[in-house]
Amino acid sequence: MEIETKQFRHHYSEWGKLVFAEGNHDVPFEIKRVYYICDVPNGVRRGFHAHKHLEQYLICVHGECKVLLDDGESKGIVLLNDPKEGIYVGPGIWREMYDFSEGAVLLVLASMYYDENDYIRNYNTFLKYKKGAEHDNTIC
Ligand code: T46
Repeated sequence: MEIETKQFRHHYSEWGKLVFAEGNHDVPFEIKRVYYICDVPNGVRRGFHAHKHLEQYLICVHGECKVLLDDGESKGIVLLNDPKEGIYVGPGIWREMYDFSEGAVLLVLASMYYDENDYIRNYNTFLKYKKGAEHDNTIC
């Protein structure tokens, strides 16, 4: 699958960098939650799940990391290494984050409050969910 990156609005100057994102303007949802992932030890891979409804923007605000996205039919990998660049990850997409550089900080803007029931944490369940969703868009 193709992964498109988005450039957020920013002010870069000799005094440093400022990047901003407004809910419903720069991201296509109201931002209900913000979290960040940092201090990931070398070699650790995170994620391994999809969401049923959650929409998110992932931005590596410091350092770099890779993100693998999988829609059940094809996969794509993107290197996030620019604090003004983000990727949209919508519902029904399996994700894995890995190759975090030392000091990397992955910031996430999320459309929903944390809800463990929204996670699909088993890959075979994910594939079945995708097959079901193709035939039944009332699936929840
Ligand atoms: C995602 C990727 C990019 C909470 O209690 N509240 C929260 O808002 C979050 C995000 C997590 N947690 C708890 C749930 C687990 O017990 O923190 C623990 C670690 O979460 P998890 O193993 O899901 O972390 P990642 O890095 O695998 O995945 C996270 C997000 O959970 C997920 O939604 O898309 O980052």
